[in-house]
Amino acid sequence: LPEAPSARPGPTAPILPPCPDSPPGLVGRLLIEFTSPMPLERVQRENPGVLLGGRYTPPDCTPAQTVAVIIPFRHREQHLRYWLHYLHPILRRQRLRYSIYVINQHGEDTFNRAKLLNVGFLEALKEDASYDCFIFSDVDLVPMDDRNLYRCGDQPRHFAIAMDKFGFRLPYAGYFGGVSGLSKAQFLRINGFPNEYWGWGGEDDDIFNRISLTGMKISRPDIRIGRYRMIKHDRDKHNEPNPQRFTKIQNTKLTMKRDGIGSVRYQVLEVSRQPLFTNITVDIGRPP
Ligand code: UDH
Repeated sequence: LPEAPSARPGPTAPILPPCPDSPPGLVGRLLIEFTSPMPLERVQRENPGVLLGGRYTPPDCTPAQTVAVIIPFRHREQHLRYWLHYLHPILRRQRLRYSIYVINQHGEDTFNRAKLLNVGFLEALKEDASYDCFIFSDVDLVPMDDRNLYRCGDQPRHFAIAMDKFGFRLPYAGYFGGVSGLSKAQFLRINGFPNEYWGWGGEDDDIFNRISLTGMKISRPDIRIGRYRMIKHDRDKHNEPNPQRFTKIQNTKLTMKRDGIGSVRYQVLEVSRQPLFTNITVDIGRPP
């Protein structure tokens, strides 16, 4: 008796092999520069396989993880174009199933990077409960080597370990800034990120403390692979260095229980699915 057609996979539901641990199409060291202007239309043309909202799934294999890339954002349109131009092809070559979320802080009150990242975690999961890996990336950091795989592992991962502005070295042993990645379970274990660091600095050290205090260790790529170019920029308005940061990072052990993903308050003003990313504009309030 012939099998019922619905019982076997048709052309729309192929059974794909798992994606390889080491993706075969990587190129290694990349030439990254930010001199010629980067029109968004060009970036769209270069990335026809990316679906609305900045989603991508490899056509030829089944990835082990589903990755949400979260970018804290305000008034950096130029940087975002370069970021999308370089990162989409890299993430594709890495055979990731991923989406890009730009978390755009509404208004002109003091910037709050870590709170925006908390919002990104929750809003991504609201859209798709299957995310199990979260990569948090500044908009001005582009990896110089596609072997720096944007995946999560059994420990929190720090990716941006050798930035050009720090002479391609880790600035200090506990540095966890720029680009990092945590699985959903790791993120929840540290109660997410702090919401109370307004202005520049300290929030990344607080996150490092949370990770250490919960008994986890930072994993990092090889120093020759974790290289980054930062797009040069002046200090933003309304993101002045936070003078409270030095005392705050002394108190993570006390504050992390009450301040984190369990206590974040905000209001989403708009979700807009763009061709290469999902923009979420959010009111996160202002410092007390
Ligand atoms: N960000 C924005 N808009 C802002 C502030 C910050 O989008 O107004 C985001 C963006 O993703 C950025 C990240 O937050 O990459 C980190 O902020 P930052 O770039 O200001 O931090 P960084 O340490 O620079 O890279 C500090 C100021 C450098 C002044 C250098 C003068 N030569």
